[in-house]
Amino acid sequence: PQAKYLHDYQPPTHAVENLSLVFELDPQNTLVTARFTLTAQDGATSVMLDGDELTLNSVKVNGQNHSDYKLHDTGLELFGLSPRAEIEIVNTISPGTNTSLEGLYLSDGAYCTQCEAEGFRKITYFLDRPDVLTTYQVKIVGPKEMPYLLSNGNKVDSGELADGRHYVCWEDPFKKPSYLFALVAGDFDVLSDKFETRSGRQVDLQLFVDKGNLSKAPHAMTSLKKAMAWDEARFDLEYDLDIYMIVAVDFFNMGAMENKGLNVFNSACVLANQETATDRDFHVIESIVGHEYFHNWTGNRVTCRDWFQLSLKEGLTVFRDQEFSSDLGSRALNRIDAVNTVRTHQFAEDAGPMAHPIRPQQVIEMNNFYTVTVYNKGAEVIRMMHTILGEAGFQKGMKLYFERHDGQAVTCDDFVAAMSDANGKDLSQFKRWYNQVGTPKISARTSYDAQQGEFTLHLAQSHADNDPVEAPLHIPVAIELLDPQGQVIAVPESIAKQGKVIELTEKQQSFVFAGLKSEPVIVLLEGFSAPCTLNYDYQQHQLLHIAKFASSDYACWEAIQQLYKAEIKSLVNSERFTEYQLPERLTQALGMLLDDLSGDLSILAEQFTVPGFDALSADYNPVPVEQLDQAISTIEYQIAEKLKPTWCATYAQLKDDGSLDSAAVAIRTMKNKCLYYLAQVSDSQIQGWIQEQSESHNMTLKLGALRAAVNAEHVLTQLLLDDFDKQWQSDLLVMDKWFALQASRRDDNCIDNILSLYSHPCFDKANPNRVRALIGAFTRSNPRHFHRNDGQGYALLGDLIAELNQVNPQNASRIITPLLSFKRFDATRQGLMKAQLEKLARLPELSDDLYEKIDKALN
Ligand code: BAL
Ligand code: ZN
Repeated sequence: PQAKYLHDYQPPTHAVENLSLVFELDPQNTLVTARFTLTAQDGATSVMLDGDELTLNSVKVNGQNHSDYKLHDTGLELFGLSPRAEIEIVNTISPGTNTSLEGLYLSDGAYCTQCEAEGFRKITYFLDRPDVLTTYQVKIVGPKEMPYLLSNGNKVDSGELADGRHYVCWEDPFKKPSYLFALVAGDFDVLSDKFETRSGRQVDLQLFVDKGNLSKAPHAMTSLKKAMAWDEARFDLEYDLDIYMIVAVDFFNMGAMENKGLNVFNSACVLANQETATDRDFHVIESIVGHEYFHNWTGNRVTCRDWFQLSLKEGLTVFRDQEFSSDLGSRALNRIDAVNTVRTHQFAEDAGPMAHPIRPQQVIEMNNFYTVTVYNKGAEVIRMMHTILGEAGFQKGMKLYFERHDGQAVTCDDFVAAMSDANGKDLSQFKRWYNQVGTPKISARTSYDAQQGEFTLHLAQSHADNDPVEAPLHIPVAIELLDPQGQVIAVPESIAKQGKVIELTEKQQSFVFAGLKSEPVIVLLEGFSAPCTLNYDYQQHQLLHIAKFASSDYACWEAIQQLYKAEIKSLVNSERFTEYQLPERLTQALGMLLDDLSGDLSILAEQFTVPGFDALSADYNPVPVEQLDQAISTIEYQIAEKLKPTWCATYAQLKDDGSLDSAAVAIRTMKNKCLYYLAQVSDSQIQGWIQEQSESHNMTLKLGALRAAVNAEHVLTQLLLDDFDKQWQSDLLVMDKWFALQASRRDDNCIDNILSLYSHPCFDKANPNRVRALIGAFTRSNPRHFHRNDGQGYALLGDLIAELNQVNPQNASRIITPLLSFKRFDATRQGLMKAQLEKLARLPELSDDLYEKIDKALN
């Protein structure tokens, strides 16, 4: 396979006008007729149209049969074209056998499409690239058993055909690239609603779900209306069509897809009621529905010039969905969530063989670059601009961006230029973030001159070893100074913007805070103001001071995380697991926190969440697998044991009203946290609580009880899991929670158990949700067994990837990630992981997706 390079970008040879598509649906033989006008941009007389797994039936140019063409593996090359040529191409495809879930495929009997990034070429021959924009007219002919025949834009015609089939025609007035095309055909239940935009446009909202699932659709609909209103209020952006449709399908590689006017969603990201979905699911659905809606402007109205610019739309839209969630809910909680994702997953990607800048420079398979780096670090880069420019400045930049680029396909440089020009702020140094690879480090040192009353902060930045960017980055470092009484000390504007944000632009810089009566405690990188690691020699008493007095919940949480981290580190070093006792000062501080239930209980629960294996392993090379796993368990056990009476008292007093209000959600979160710890120090009363809560009709509580039992290897575990299995086999999305629980079991039988679950009636390797639930959960949440030093965990994953290589290359490539970082483990594990990669490398028809990752890892 050949890599493509950003520096090789060439504009398209032709512009396309007026694409008309006719689909005559059939599972094995769908006939696609495409008509469009090609206009040569540079006198070209030939064109290379992308095509993949298509059967060509006929080609006409300017109304005449055309035989001057060549079929390649990757497409159709037409020769002898006039400067302006009317093209008609007829081809056939087989949606029923398309298991890649890319292009047009059947999902449980309904036709649907996924075209981003390069799936349109699996539908017809076309210039399948994001900088070729045109209008679409689509006619869908299908059987009457499929009453809904949907595509982008507005419905303009429909009717019956003599052969018993029917048809619907759609027109999308907005020019779009092929990746935003969508078609859906099937029979659904429909939830309908309306939204009136600020300027008075009446928009029909329609949510299509599998028959029988209507009661699980209202939350997604409410989320959509909230998103539409929020984008008007915060970003001054209104919806632009008369209809907005969302279809939920069961077989989908991603979470959802922002096709113009017709979003296609993974049903897991739509369907929810409190009996089947957790509070977390409700939150995720709201955020994803928002994300796809926000793409209508950031992605669809202004799109990417080429796929290297993916972060232009994804980083920005993740930033927007994070802000949506923060404005509607708790800013601190959403920040904690986002930071955990970056630290746990993005930092790991940065440290592994697939490390890439948020704007990659080279790509073999684009599907491999829908990554935490492009999305989440991309969002952090947007957030840093927001921090530097402030909300008003950022919105000025957005306004200019749309004024300049509405209807265009542009680059990340165009975005930064709009931000810079709208604010008169030079962001040329800031742009280095777009080429930078790996996680930058900030080292901080402080000194205090008691006589002068001066506190000096020395900051230094350094790059990861694999980073080609040598010059310093422009880094906003947010700070807070606390005096010994815990009061916030004002910082002059000359040092930090809004008394808070230092702009670090040199490799080393020092900042002097004068006029202090005593040495302050400094909060650094407050709110994770930049996606960097921080190296500062915090003492335990300083972290406890921050935890108690910092003005933001985020900073308190972060200080406690650092306290846990320090304990775990010393325990890993000493390996004195059996005699370990949580230090008295930390126990006291945690006890005081737990005694006070007057604040936000969701945040309190986060304070009692010990960092996980994946987040912590970044600090080690090689990763001390057993020690780290045992250290985390030991600390958790100590927190459970030392505070048992308080956990019991707290659990007993927490009652939620069963609603989805944030207060009720917070109570359930905290109840689950209590039970998580209590299950580790169970007695008959606690056993009763676990049993009782597991019978709840609220999925958050039910699952909380099961998780607590599974984690603690509680005697009730098997019984509870069996009951759950019996109760929920008819709901596969609920069974995914059960598969994930099974995957996280710690007992020695874990791997055999997972293998036997492959033949569970609800399991299906062709469904990405099932694979993610069982295998994704296993590799992410079960280091004890995934990293077993007999290699059985690695073999389990390797064997499944080999099976999925041909069935669904995207899914196979997604789950391989944990094997790629083999270099971070000891020699035995390295050998075992590498053996799996080498086995996969020898597969006779290795997909490009897997090839790219394995090649990078091994070479
Ligand atoms: N564009 C792919 C799905 C998403 O990020 O919304
Ligand atoms: Zn997106």
